[in-house]
Amino acid sequence: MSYYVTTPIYYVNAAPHLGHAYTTIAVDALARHHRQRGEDVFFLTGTDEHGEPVADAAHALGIEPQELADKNAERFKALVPQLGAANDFFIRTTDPEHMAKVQEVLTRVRENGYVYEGTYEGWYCPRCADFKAENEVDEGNRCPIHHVELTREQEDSYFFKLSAFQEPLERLYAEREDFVAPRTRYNEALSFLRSGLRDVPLSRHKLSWGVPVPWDDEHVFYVWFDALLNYYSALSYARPGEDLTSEFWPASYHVIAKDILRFHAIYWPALLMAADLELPERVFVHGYLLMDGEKMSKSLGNVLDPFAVIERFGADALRFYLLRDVPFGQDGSVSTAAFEQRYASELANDFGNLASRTLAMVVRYRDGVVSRTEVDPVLAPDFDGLTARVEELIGRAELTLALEEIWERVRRLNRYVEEQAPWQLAKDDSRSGELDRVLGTLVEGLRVVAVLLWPYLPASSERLLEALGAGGGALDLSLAGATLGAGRIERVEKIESLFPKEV
Ligand code: ME8
Repeated sequence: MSYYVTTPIYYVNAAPHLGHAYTTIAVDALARHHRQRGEDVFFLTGTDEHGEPVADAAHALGIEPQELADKNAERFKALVPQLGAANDFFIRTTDPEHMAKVQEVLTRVRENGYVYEGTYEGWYCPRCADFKAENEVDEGNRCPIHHVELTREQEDSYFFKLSAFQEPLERLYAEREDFVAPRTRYNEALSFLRSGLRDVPLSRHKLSWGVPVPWDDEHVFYVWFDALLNYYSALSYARPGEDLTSEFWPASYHVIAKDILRFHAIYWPALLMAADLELPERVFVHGYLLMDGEKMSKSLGNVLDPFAVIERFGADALRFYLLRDVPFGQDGSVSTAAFEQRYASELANDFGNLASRTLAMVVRYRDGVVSRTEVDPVLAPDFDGLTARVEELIGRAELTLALEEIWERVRRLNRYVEEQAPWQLAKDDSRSGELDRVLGTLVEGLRVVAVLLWPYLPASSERLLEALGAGGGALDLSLAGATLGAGRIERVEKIESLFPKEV
């Protein structure tokens, strides 16, 4: 089984912000979960370096686009491990291998009869790098997303015959209702489709910062066609000397936010059909992180710095907060207050405390040794079917719902501690067997939740699993072993607070 999952490639016109971190974290959680299933996973992220957004930003700084791209690509690249994310490749659209692939594929699209020469006239947003239809223009001829004034363009272009894919795309949407999720986004894409597709520019004449059109050196490809093809080109050169295309294409999941829905849900499948390539399995569209009710973006300037959050609270805390507090697939406000609340009540209290107090009790009462006992049957119904349910949810990219399922068990284990009061049992020698069973059950419950939480809290889960497997190294992370009672923990050791209250 192979699983190929991607983030959008981010524009290098400015530094990364929390919105970018969000998608990368979510995709990392999906990738980790599928690794736990034993699948062959490929996780791609990277940077989108051509086009007007980057050229304009560079010129405003008085530097060349390549210089700006080099500088900011490094920052996006550095962000990935800082988020606790483990990608398999980082693509830059200025990679010569990518550029050659773009030329190859788009030449095939032309040979297949889907490219013609014409003149584009209409509105254009240099921030979106997007052509706007009349009904998408805000008052004062402004961009509805960036609020900047749109430019009126008249330009010779090569056009992509998007309109030729009206029927094939309608068929796709009829046959594959899960092609785009959540449902609201599927409906939005479908209604765009039903409003009738118009041909779109495939090249820019005015711009020189891009992939040259091989059959006309006065043009470069329109940045969106160059960018979308990253998902395909990356596989051909990600591993030197190997071509991973046959192993991983088509992609299992493209994860994006709703700002770039039309490109992924309409242009992208049309382009792939035009190039005789297979379509991705699914596109998942998450919502916007909102601060003060507006989408956070570089151009609006109200940016929350993920580096600062991570430095103080750690990457796991940021990952948890974003995937827990903002229902994945919907918009959600983020704030320092809400973050601190989740951190204190759920990470420090519910989970961190459960872990440190359980381990401390096993060390205090049993010298760290866990007796072989049956798991307390009182907990069995609460854990029955849990792993299958989590697999089903994350299989549909329902990261927030899956996390809630797991968290209910964290809470259940906390209630179990209170109900059983092991500190009372420890005072009474005649109840020693009971104490063994309670401690063994808690340790086993902790193991199961730690394995299930690994996609969300990789560093903390690993630390906990190491403490649970004291002496023998970290415990197995696979989902196959994530059932209550399947573990064979013999010894544990104490653990420093996973999420200290004072940071
Ligand atoms: O659009 N909330 O790049 P980009 C949630 N290069 N997610 C957010 C966000 C927010 N406030 N802000 C950004 C581009 N994102 C193109 C993509 S793909 C072939 C080319 C995330 O730098 C989200 O994933 O503007 C969104 O789709 C992406 O960053 C846009 O990044």
